[in-house]
Amino acid sequence: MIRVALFGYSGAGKTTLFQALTGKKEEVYDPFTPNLGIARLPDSRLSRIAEILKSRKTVFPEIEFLDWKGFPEGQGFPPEFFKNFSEVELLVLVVDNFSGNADPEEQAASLSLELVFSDQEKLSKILERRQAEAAAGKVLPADQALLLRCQQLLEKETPLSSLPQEERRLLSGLEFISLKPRLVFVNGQTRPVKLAEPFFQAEANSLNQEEFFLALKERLGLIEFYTVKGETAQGWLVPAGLEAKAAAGKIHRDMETGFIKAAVLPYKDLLEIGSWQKAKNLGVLKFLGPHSIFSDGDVVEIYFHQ
Ligand SMILES: Nc1nc2c(ncn2[C@@H]2O[C@H](COP(=O)(O)OP(=O)(O)OP(=O)(O)O)[C@@H](O)[C@H]2O)c(=O)[nH]1
Ligand SMILES: [Mg+2]
Repeated sequence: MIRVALFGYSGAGKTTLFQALTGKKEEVYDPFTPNLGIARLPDSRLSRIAEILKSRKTVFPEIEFLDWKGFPEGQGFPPEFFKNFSEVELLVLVVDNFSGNADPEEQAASLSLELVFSDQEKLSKILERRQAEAAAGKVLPADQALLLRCQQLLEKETPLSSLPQEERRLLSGLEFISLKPRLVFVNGQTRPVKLAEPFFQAEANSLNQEEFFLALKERLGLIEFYTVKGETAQGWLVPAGLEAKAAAGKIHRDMETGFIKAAVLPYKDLLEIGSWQKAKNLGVLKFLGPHSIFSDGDVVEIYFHQ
């Protein structure tokens, strides 16, 4: 399951957002142990599909959210806090724009800096270790030049997420946290906000969850496709550009190993036609091979050897 961390200073509204998304009411007061909660993602497209096809059961995709007690803005986060982020796919930087006592742009900038400083520390340890190894006659790994470039970026207070994709991929084993995709959640409407990075503005306590989910999906580079099998209509999140065969593997391993082809219809066409069988009879289904790619909103039937 996709994991998303909420990161922000104390009082910015992380727990309020967490509770709105997951429905989980209890709070955790230890800044080093996350409170985990699963959000079922509302999706009106899927609800419509289930309604038209009279599915008894609708299964929405889920994302796991992690919430921690934050540190006060003036104090900042201790280095060991950032271990918290090692296994998450996306950081949501929550900033206060509801209380009137905070500058949300300044908060976003200083949260970003906290990530940069943490990576700087991590990188200088790696470089020191390598220097010692080089002095002992060891040949340095091939990514040394890239690490030196990272050092320059971080010195300019630039997150490593600004690197081109290929270089980000090369760095992915080193767990730099400024490398992770992120979305700023501007909590509230007190002032108009302008940020250089992607942000989503809403009140945490009266959130349109579907809109927020769309923003998350975009930041994570995911698409959603649908299956309607027997009584169940279900939505599946997969990375955009994933091959059909691998996408089928998210449903079931057998579908990947035995993959033959996929029948595909955009959900809008299915809603218009009203039934999968009718669409089949009309000859409007598109058949895709293992290396083709699903589009966001495709309704899919997988043919596979059992
Ligand atoms: N009016 C309004 N109040 C909010 C909003 N979001 C949070 N609050 C209030 O602000 C206070 C702090 O919110 P929390 O969600 O607990 O903040 P937090 O980021 O979890 O804070 P820590 O756990 O201390 O790190 C609570 O009293 C919330 O009810 C909002 O969008 N609008
Ligand atoms: Mg909290």
